[in-house]
Amino acid sequence: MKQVAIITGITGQDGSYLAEDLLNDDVHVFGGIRRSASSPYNLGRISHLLEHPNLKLIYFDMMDACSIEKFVKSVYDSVHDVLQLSNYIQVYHLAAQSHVGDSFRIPTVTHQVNALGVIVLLESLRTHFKNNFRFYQASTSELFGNIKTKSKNPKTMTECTPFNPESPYAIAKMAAYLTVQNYRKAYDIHAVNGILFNHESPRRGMDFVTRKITNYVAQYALNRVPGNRPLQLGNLKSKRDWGDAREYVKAMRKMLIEAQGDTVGDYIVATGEAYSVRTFIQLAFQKIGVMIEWFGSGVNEKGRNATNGKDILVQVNKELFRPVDILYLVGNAEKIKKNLNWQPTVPLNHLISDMVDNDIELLKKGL
Ligand code: NAP
Ligand code: G4F
Repeated sequence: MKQVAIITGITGQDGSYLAEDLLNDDVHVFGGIRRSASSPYNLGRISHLLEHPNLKLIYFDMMDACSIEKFVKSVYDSVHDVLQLSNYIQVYHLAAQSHVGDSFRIPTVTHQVNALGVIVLLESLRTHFKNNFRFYQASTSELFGNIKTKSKNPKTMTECTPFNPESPYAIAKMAAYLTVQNYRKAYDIHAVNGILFNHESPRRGMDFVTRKITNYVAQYALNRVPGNRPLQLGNLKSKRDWGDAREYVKAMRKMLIEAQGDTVGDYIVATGEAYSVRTFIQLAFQKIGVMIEWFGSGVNEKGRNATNGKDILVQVNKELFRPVDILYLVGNAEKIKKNLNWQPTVPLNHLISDMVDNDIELLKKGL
């Protein structure tokens, strides 16, 4: 056993791609999985990895401090004899209540999992591994919130831009961000925050706006929209910097493995380009040859198929607006490009095309 990694949140979008990459590179992976109320485990995204000899799944829950401690101890018991050779284990802490909108509905769960859980995890790691571990924290562009500027063309966000968290999700992630910085300074641990801007993929959760759109577009392309109902969406105006999750998990590894000395620190990972939800919708429908024509305004706005002039495809639903929404997020990834030689390559229209194709294939297979 040469390299060892822990991934919390291995069943999620990022965790599944990261596990694939690490296993391909002969790293032994311990993945934390949790039981959910409706089904035993959410293993769909990693079903193709379950038989891998270097993957071990361990049951835990970020809501339960005892289970976090047992999880870390069981990894320690399995690997402590090889630690002398590899010096440290890699810990990718990705588990989180990751839905910003939902965080307004379940604020205390969000804080428990995304903020307090990180402290418990770090303390358990220190207890067993001393400082023989490196820690990646899945931080987020949501920390920036709505930046205060009078400019009509707000600048891209850098590692020096002040934070202004504006949701229970962002507030919890802010606490975790500061905790990680504190452990780096206080205990000399290689603990870093990846400040990742939105990243998407065919494995994105269905309740995030991009996948919700591409899944609807796929249903429309196959003439399978239930009840021919329009796609219900909230705020169409907000702009996001959307990258490809498969590239972003490679940046996480660089922060843990390649960073050393002065380059150990917190990094923005982003494309540097922002598009509105409305533009995303248009690009996704363009992929299947449909142009969208908008009419109405505010909560009465709708999008219609301009080609046949009749199908109403998108409808704004005020229930889907957030109490506070972040209107503009775009990141400057110069620091990671310069220090760790990481840069994004996938243009948004390729990513969208990939997601729509994948959703069409899944529907054809009846999945
Ligand atoms: P995701 O698909 O929602 O995955 C979240 C993971 O966390 C899942 O494996 C989930 O398990 C697990 N989890 C949730 N609650 C848990 C709990 N109480 N105990 C144990 N595990 C729990 O999220 P993602 O898009 O891969 O994002 C990964 C991380 O990056 C998250 O921390 C997110 O906040 C952060 N982030 C994401 C983005 C983005 O654009 N994707 C950008 C910046 C930061 P189940 O499968 O059982 O639900
Ligand atoms: O897809 P979203 O839910 O992503 P959001 O809120 O930007 O959060 C994602 O990215 C963060 C990084 O910036 C991560 F930290 C976080 O874990 C997550 O991965 O919403 C994007 C935008 C928002 O402005 C939202 O109000 O789309 C708008 N939107 C409009 N209608 C919608 C909908 N969002 C969702 N989820 N569902 C809608 O129907």
